Amino acid sequence: MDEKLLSIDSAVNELIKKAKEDGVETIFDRKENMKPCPMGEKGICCRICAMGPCRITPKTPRGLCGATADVIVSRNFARMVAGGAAAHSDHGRDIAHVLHMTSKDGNYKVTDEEKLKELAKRWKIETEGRDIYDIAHEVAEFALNEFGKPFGTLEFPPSLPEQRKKVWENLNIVPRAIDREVVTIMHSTHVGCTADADSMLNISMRTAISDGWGGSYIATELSDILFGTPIPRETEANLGVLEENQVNIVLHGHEPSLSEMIVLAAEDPELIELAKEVGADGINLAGMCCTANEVTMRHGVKIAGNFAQQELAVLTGAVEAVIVDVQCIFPALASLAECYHTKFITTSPKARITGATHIEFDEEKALESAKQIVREAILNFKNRKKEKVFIPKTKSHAMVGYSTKAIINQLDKVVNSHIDKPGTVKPLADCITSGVLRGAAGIVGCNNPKVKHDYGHVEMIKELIKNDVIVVTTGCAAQAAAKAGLLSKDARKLAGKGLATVCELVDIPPVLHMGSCVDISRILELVGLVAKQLNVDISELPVVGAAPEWMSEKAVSIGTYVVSSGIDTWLGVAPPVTGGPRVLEILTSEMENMVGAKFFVEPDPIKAAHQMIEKIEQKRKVLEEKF
Ligand code: SF4
Ligand code: MSK
Repeated sequence: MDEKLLSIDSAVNELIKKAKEDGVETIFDRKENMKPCPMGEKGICCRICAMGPCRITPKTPRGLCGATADVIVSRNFARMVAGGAAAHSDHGRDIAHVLHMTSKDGNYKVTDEEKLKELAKRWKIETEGRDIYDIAHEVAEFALNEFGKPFGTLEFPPSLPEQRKKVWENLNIVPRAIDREVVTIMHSTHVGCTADADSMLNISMRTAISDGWGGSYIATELSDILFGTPIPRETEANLGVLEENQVNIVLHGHEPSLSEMIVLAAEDPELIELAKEVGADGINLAGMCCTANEVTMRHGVKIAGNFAQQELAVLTGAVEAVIVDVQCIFPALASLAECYHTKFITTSPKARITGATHIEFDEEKALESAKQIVREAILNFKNRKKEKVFIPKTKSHAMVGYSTKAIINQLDKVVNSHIDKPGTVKPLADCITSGVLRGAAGIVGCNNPKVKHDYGHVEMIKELIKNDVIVVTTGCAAQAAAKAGLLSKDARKLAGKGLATVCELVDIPPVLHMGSCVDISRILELVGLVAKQLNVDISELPVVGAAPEWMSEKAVSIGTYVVSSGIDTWLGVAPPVTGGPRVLEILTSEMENMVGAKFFVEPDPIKAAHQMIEKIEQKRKVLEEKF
């Protein structure tokens, strides 16, 4: 195994080497030995009932019940969407519960009152003369109702253009309640229900929309109300952010309700004193995966790395605790942590892992729980084995925290001399229509060992910015960009002339960090607002999306709602649908007639970037005729 072929990140390659020396295995070793099942890869294996599992082959073109390849593939795809939508939306629900828990003297408080009142007005909740916490509780109840209300349809945010809603109405894919859509997929995919690929994909779109414009959108908006709407701030990224002489705590997972409290706990003078008593200089927090995005956007907490680096953080031998909540956590961390002194601490009953230390995070006593967890980490410092410690030097400077509001404020600051509509996306829309920016791309998603680590993200982003396409990014893609220096303002030297000029004028990097995976709702908000500004549908904008290294069910839901929102989307890894010709035809062709966008699969990120640029130019031509 030549580690240089596995990642473009030198810190990763150094630690893969250390893994060999230490005699421990990582995902990179397991990938070598794993032969993916060719049936599973094509999506033509069905184990929905106990008459099977059935596999589609030339000799057995139907399952025992008569299900065709397309039926099986479409049901498997729909279940991936349901899994992803459930994960994101349940995250949103948890945040709504936390908002419901807020009080003046409690651990959780309202931070962005303005955003709370805006949302209350949108949902027709009285704000005049009311206590802010009464408003917060009613807003939380309204949000919670969106998950299971028995009648009506999803309450859409004002950023959704009317034209887009019409498209969905015509296709009958306007979501009802969020949970209801997930349940409908689970019901429709039960043995003996939907056996029609077209219908299955329509149901998938409706569920995915309930994630993007519902559950994820709620997660983002309520997190901002609770913990603050992000503003641009500086941070550093990669495993070099771990400190030799401090208690290193890696925060990994997704929901900010835990990580926000850990940030508070780590600032507690008593705990800092305790850290000094055990011989450390202090407490160093570092984020991983989407938790990293949440805490870096709001506090500048440094980023240890992305999805594929979680084991490597433990391998440094310098991490006292990896604290996780939900999603994207390798079960492998449990046995790996045993080879080092690291405590692997699970906190959520939704994600218990055999071999981990489980300290349940009690939101009713949030700070107390967080302090207990931090204390465990501090007390573990004495167990660190100096001879096992190796922290790579690599780290990069990055700007993070570009919420939609932050982007609008940034534009207002510089262009308000000739702006007739302050506080809007008009300057951004002007940059796009004038052609200074050719278009915009949202690059999101995970790492997947089928792609050289970070290569897909970084090469695609570089190619796009070189061609005057501004990039917005979330999730593990954002961390790949941060580590590669692409979130620094200096990266404008890699941008084309138009984008570089905008970056200089507006004082932004060419790649804007917009947050975690649920914060793709911020991207939807931004493109929706630009479309409304220009009075066009989202599908008419020169805007594209990509997930070059995706791996999770959440990514399948994201891709489906992004395409359903009218944004063409490029995948670097083929989804397990190639065994269903009709499914493939719908996803990569017919969706264009239905929702104005479709999926593209292109493993080469540079080729994909050029296809994206071509699409942007095609859309520009049509748009230019309109103006
Ligand atoms: Fe086989 Fe049909 Fe059962 Fe699937 S639902 S396992 S195809 S019999
Ligand atoms: S954390 S879903 S690996 S982006 Fe959101 Fe990263 Fe993908 Fe998890």
